[in-house]
Amino acid sequence: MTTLFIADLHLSADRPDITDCFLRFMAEETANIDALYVLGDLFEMWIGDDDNSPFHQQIKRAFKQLTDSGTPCYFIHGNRDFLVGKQFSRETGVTLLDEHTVVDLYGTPTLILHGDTLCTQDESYQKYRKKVHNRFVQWLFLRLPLSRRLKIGAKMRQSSSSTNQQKDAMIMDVDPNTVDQVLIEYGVTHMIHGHTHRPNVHHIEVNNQPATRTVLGDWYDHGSVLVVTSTESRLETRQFQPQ
Ligand code: OKV
Ligand code: MN
Repeated sequence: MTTLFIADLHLSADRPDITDCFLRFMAEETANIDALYVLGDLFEMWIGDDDNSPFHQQIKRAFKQLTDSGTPCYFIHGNRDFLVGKQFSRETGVTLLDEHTVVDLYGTPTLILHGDTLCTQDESYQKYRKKVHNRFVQWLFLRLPLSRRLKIGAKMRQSSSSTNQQKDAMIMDVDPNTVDQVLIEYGVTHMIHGHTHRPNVHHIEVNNQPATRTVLGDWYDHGSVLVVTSTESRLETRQFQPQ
């Protein structure tokens, strides 16, 4: 009885070390689990489900094998791969969930999310997010030829990396008031998210009740997996193989 959570792998063809660690994780650790949840930023970039490179095919095959074997797999969009869509879902058997979803983890209702919606102090990011999440804007973007979308994506990533270097570490973390509000809104005392790349289990108090906020780690220099069983919850790491 085990459920696994991962997030922020930021998979790309340029990082075979991460890809290898992920494919090894999928092959060796998912055989007898109840479910796998991917809480966003599985991919470093996603400009449409029609970008069917050999790299993407390899990743999709790993999910298809898992779901074909009868293991449910769920995905919540991250700020990088929010365009993962119905075609990806059909091709992989992965179920796309709403950005904020309450799941029952062995009797404990738990809110799962990517985590970018909690970073409300980063006003410029939230403004940008609202634009690129607009359905009409997305429809227009997806009508562009793949070659143009690749170029626009590269430009946007280039300008964002210089903006983020200037941002304060504080505003890039979650806003504690937003965390409380969201837990109250969903009527739960546990949440699991990624995005901030600050793996930890925070014990907090909301409405005089003990609550937890579990943050998954990124996969930049090692893997990060949350293992949840009926009796415990553990944040673990996975080493990359020497390349
Ligand atoms: C993902 C981020 C690039 C952050 C563009 C409409 C618009 C979608 C898009 C293009 C970029 C995702 C899809 C990428 C995340 C960046 C830069 C910063 C902070 C439009 C809908 F605007 F052109 F109309 N995009 N790509 N960033 O390259 O994967 O999260 S991306
Ligand atoms: Mn993120």
